[in-house]
Amino acid sequence: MNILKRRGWEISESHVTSESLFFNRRQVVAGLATLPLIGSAKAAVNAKFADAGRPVTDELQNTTYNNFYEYGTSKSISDAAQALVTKPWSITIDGLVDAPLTLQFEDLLKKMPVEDRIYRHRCVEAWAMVVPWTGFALKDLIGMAKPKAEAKYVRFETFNDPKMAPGQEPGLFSSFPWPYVEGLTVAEAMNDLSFIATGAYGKDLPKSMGAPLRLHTPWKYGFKSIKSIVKISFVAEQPMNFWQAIQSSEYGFWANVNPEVSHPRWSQATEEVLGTGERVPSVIYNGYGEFVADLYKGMEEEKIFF
Ligand SMILES: Nc1nc2c(c(=O)[nH]1)N[C@H]1C(S)=C(S)[C@@H](COP(=O)(O)O)O[C@H]1N2
Ligand SMILES: [Mo]
Repeated sequence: MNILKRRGWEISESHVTSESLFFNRRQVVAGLATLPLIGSAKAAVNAKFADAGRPVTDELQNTTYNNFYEYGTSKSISDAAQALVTKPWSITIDGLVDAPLTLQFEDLLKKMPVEDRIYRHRCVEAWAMVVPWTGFALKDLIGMAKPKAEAKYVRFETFNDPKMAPGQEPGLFSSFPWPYVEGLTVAEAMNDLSFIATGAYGKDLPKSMGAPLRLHTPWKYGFKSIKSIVKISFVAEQPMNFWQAIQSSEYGFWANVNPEVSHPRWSQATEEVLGTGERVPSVIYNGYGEFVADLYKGMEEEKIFF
């Protein structure tokens, strides 16, 4: 008998994700003339990230259960997020780079090799989803920007516009340090896993999920995965992120998933897999250690898990 070694984040073999659910519509259309539908659909998915070991989360659940403080502090912000205006949308790349630029989202998309990936997403609140993304590797954008050797960190910034995000209105959550900011080391940003999502479920990214483009670093807690990005800056110093600025005793720069390191107010040992009714053990680096553990060699004494 064949004994399969089950990774900690797998629920059961019978739940292996069906690729037909999340192919990239544009690629399918492009491939219609020469390939059967399934063939072109498979070609669009990066084979390394085609199976998250769990079923893809129901689309409606994913687009209506969100964390997006610009639109409120509850999980039900998807209606409010419709106020987000994504056209036109420009992105600035600046700081310690040889090729600073500002360009329209559509023009950036044309320059990037777009693919599909299925990623597990783990919020520090101990809930998890599986998301079928479309987008591009962050390292491809970095290659275009040509960072200088002095650039050690990448700083990301969300829009700041109280007219389209009531949460940013002065007075409402006035203690919040808008805009939302996040950061990675350049080495982390260059890692294969670091992904800029521009679509989900074969469609443009829903507003509630951070349209028109957001980061996803699936080995880190979800707050690192900044939404609705307008600026990407290459900097020498470690950026202060939004949650760290609000409560540095609870949220740090690294935020790598580790079930053995509790958040000061709650455990990270298990997670609720939304839509399944199941609670499962969490896994270090959210199960992506094979890709990222090397980034942290020699840093064991540092606070890399919060
Ligand atoms: N700009 C911005 N980005 C953000 C947040 C936010 O409030 N504002 N919340 C973060 C948190 S805590 C999580 S868990 C994820 C949630 O992504 P989802 O709504 O697509 O599941 O977005 C992250 N990115
Ligand atoms: Mo989160």
